[in-house]
Amino acid sequence: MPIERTLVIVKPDAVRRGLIGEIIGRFERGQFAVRALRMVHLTKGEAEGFYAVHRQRPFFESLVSFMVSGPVVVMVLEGAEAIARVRKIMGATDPARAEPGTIRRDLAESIERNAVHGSDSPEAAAFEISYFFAELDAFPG
Ligand code: FUP
Repeated sequence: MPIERTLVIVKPDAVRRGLIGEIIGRFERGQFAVRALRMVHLTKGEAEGFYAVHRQRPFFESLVSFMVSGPVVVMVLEGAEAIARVRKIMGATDPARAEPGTIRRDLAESIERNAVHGSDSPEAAAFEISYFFAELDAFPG
């Protein structure tokens, strides 16, 4: 199984509710290594740039407002098949449709306030990691 890196964000709803440790713990128990991590309060421009692929979608403005409503925690996770496995641990976008035991089913409030982000493809992971972490290879494995 290929070792991959993916970008995860603990979103403002989860930070506000004191769920940073709970969420990181679920990934660590899922055999992921945290390779880089920091807290950041995104500007509107930064949130728009991050979600640029969604800019034509009806929920875009609301999503951006939510993402700048408080600090987030951004991190790079590394592990076997990280992109797909992180998304399995997160659960479906809409918490009501997510499998029991997933982060979104257990902890998220709504399809917008859904607690966590994970890259959805190798291309997205490369873009998203470089969006927040300039020199990832400086972090030893
Ligand atoms: P996901 O990959 O599961 O995070 O979901 P998407 O890439 O489809 O959507 C990105 C974010 O847009 C979601 F996390 C929340 C938001 N969104 C909405 O607010 N409403 C929707 O109907 C769909 C997505």
